[in-house]
Parts: sequence; C-alpha cells; structure tokens
Amino acid sequence: MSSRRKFLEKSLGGAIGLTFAPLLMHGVPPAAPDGPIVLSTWNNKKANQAAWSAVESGKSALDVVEIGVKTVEADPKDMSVGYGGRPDRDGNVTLDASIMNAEGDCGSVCFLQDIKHPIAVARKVMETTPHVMLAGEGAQQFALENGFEAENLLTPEAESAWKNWQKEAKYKPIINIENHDTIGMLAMDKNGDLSGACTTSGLAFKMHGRVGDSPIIGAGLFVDNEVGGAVATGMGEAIVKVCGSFLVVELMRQGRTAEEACKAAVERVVKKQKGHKDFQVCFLALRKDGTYGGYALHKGFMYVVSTQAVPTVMDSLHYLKS
Ligand code: SD4
Repeated sequence: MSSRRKFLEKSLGGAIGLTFAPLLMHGVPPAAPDGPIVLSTWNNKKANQAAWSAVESGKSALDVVEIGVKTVEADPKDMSVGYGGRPDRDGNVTLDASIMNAEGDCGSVCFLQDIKHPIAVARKVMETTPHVMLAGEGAQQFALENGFEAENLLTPEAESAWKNWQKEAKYKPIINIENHDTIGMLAMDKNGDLSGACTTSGLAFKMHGRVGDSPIIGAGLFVDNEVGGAVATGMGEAIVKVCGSFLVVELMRQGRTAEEACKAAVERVVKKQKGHKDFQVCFLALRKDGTYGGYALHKGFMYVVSTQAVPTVMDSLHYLKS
C-alpha cells in the first residue's frame, strides 16, 4: 500500500477523520496524487521544478516552499517579486512575504527594502523571534543582523517602467488583469505535511509604505495541516477585506472541494466589494487529501502543479464571463 494511502487511512481512522468525514460529502474531488504535491500561482514553472527537486530529496514542506519561491525572488525578469520587482511611486522596491508551516507557526515581513530574499527573512522571524511580523526598517535591521546583505533591487528594466509611469503618474491602483507574477506556493511533503509561502513586490507604483495581502497571515496565505492551505494573488486590498486565504481554508474545513472553496471566496469579494470588474483576485488551494483547485475573478489566472518532475500548467476557472 502506498505511503499516501496509508497516511490518508490513518488520518481518516483517527481524530482527524472527524474533520475529514464531511469533505467526502461534497462531490468527487479530482484524484489525489499518490505522493507529494507542489502548487504555485501563475506560470512559474522554474519555481515548481526547484521545489519538486527539494520534495524528491526528502525535504520538509517548509523547506520546499522556501526553496521554490526563492527562485522567483532572485529572478530579475519577474517584475512582481523580489529582485527586479517594480518599485513604488517614489522609485523604491518594497517587498512583502509570508511563510507558514505544518505546526501553524508563521512569519512575515512587509515593506522591506534592499533584501533580495524576504521569504528567508520571514522564516527567520518565525523561527527565531517571538513575533509573527516585522515591518520596514525594523525588518531590514533584523535581516542585516542575521547576515542578509543589503543590495539594490531596482533593475534598469523596472526603473524604466517606473519612469514611463511617471510621465502620467496616474495613481489608480488597478491591478493589471492579465499580467501578474506574485508567487504563492503550497506544498505537501513525503510525510503528508503542508506548508505555504507567498512573496511579492506588491502593486506596481503603489504609495510608499503600502502593504498588500501577501504578508498578512489569513489574507495572502493560510495553512492548517489538518485541513489544507490556500494562497492568494491579485488586488491585495480586496483579498485582505475578506480574509481570503483563511476563508478558503475554513470553507474546505466545512467540506468544500479546493475549487469550490476558492470560488466561494471570489464570490464573497464580488458580493462585498464595489468595482470588482476593474481588478483581479485569484485563489489557489490544496487540501490535506492532496486534491487541489483554483478560481479567479477574471479570465487569465493559471497555476502550476507538480506531482512529478515535469510540472503542469493549469488554467483556472473564473467568475466573470466577459
Ligand atoms: C498585492 N497581491 O500586493 C499582491 C499583488 C499580486 O500579482 O498578487 N500581484 O496586492
């Protein structure tokens, strides 16, 4: 018998089984992979490949998500995350990131400048301080004290995008519906444990000091090792207002499939917030039984799934039909 099957049977037979029983009442979820799984938002195949190698070598889900999203933080071509991210309206690259493990521990940093790997700083906050979140100068000071180096993260491409924006300098935080790259990643390791990470440079040309959903536990990321995990991308303000990722996990706890839970969270945004036609909101979720799904407000959201070395890119369903 496969270790995953043994694991699931053990879970269903034990105390966690009480949590799982209702999950089976809501239709038939897509077949769970018989082993670990890695999911990430948008089309970051390289991140999944790095994460998958880490899974295969037996690393914990926490290591896996950190390794996976770091590839995107270091990539100057990704203009929504880490090095190469588009700056705020004053030309500063300011970064947000969060991480959460199977024990329910979490760490995050927001409004962090000059540090290439905010996800690693978030993990350090989680593992070495009594706190969950550090912001701005304090987060940077903590990073420097812990051996991270300060470096200029503004690439010539991002600077020229900012200079172009300055010609009109219209401040309307509308998120481009087709073009995002913020990475949220969820992983289940060989032991069946879950972790998640989320990292971004946030809205391009945002107000200086603006913080989005990605570093807010429960908004951009939430993991409950008994139920599942969720990550979000899109207009952070809209995601924060509904505690999006926490909502998705709680809906899965009540028995929704991953896709149903993501859809219900998008519908909550639509119901509660004006102007939803002008911004994108997307959720991606993984349940403890290995099933997964995503859902977006607008067309165009995709996510990458790894259950083997070659990742698969999936188009998400979406709420608005035109
Ligand atoms: C934010 N949610 O800061 C992020 C932006 C994003 O792809 O997801 N961009 O609001």
